[in-house]
Amino acid sequence: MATPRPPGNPAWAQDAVVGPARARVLGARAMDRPLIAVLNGPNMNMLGLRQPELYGSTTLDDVEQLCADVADELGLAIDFRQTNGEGEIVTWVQECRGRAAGIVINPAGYTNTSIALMDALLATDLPVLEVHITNIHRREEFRHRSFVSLAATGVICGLGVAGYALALRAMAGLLRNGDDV
Ligand code: DHK
Repeated sequence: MATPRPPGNPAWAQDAVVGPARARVLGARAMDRPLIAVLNGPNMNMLGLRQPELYGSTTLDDVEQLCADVADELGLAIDFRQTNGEGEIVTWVQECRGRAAGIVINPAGYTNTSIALMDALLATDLPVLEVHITNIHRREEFRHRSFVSLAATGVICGLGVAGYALALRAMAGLLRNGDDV
């Protein structure tokens, strides 16, 4: 049975050891790899417990492990985080400047409400890939409009947690080739 993951508030990258995958990903070899921030918004710590008929039974720790494995394969490092706070995710996005090479973000409920998050993403000047586990366009109308999409290079939704892995692969392509993934 999945247990909810406590919302995280780690310090950036090497300072922190949070989540099962971080120690390995941020090991010695990771230091010279491009760092991708993988940020998750509110209630994503409940993955595996919340509405499994929609979001599945995979936990956020499982998603972190998936991202760590794919990042390793791609020669990327990740800093994987989740928060229930709007200000905190805005601050994390601001802190990506000069630290991260790109951002993969599942903004969850802030997708449709947070102009502050959109503004922060626009200010980073980094490639941003927006991920949703579910197809937000097949759900309630209020989920269709994403402020984050206005700041995103690309959007992946409706493909389950595999969307995170796909986003990391696309990010590797963007970093390698510019616009062409
Ligand atoms: C997750 C949430 O928490 C919702 O607020 C979004 C998104 C959809 C997801 O599919 O990952 O509407």
